Amino acid sequence: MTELEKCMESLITIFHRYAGEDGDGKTLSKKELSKLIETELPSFLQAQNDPKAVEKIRKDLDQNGDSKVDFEEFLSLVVGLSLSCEKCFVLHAQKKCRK
Ligand SMILES: [Ca+2]
Ligand SMILES: [Ca+2]
Repeated sequence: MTELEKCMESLITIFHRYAGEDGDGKTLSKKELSKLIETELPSFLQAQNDPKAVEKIRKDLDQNGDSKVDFEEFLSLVVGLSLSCEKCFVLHAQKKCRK
């Protein structure tokens, strides 16, 4: 597999690893989303510096308002984070990356 194919497979695997815990493998409940973010994105969570960060993220992600995060909604988190990482990466390359 190529690197990009592995990335896509990882995203799918990680989503389903957490989504399946309550028996409904199609969506992440509040608890499952918190666990996913705490386990898989610890430095992102620390950078937020906000105890309600996960709750805010969940509300932002939940576009159809069912209080759960499906794979499509999860992808928008990944896309959003990747966009800010890429920006930082470009800035860093110009030695201007500041927090
Ligand atoms: Ca679930
Ligand atoms: Ca939803």
